[in-house]
Amino acid sequence: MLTIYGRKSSANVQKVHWICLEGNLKFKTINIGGKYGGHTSLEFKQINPNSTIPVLKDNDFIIYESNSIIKYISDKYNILKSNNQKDIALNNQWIDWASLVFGLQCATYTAHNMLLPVEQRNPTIASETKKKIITSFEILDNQLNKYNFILNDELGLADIPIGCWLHRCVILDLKFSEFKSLDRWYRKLEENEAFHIAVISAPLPPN
Ligand SMILES: N[C@@H](CCC(=O)N[C@@H](CS)C(=O)NCC(=O)O)C(=O)O
Repeated sequence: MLTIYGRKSSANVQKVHWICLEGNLKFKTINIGGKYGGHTSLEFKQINPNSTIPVLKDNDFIIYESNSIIKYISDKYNILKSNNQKDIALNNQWIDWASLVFGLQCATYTAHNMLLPVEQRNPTIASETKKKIITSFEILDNQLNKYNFILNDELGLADIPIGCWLHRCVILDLKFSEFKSLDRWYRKLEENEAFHIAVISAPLPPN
């Protein structure tokens, strides 16, 4: 039995929901973090000392860090799995980029537009971050000029984290329709049932 700890509005949690749904895996969700709290409790720290969500429990196996979790699920359950060494490396490259560049920008923008108390929001940080997000849109658009999906013409592991963060941009009204290939890709993801359930239909942060 798979248990996913974390509120459904977290982009990092949505990655895990999406890959499970993509592979028709059954899972249980425990709401932690955001308005639910619980992530700093001693009990939760026993499964993740960092107090972050998501955490996956697969019977007696426990793992945290969303990117490691989706790679584990992909490998173990053979979902969007590649056996080509270069494809695996490039998927990893984009998954890292999705967290360390694009995701970081989106999370910062979310904080300064939605999550922080109004008096703590910094408009300068928000507008500087918006510029960086536009640069990320350009990078993605150039990549998606070449293929229908991030790595090639099929949905792959790297599409998951990037798709989750791009939907966050939609929520935050960061428009990308001028980036035609990126926009086409997002419209394609909208047709994906797992993306719909895990990401589009998810509640807004901090719910
Ligand atoms: N690198 C970690 C980052 C995890 C992270 O920052 N999670 C956020 C939510 S996206 C969190 O735990 N926030 C506390 C909360 O939701 O209350 C991962 O990818 O799993």
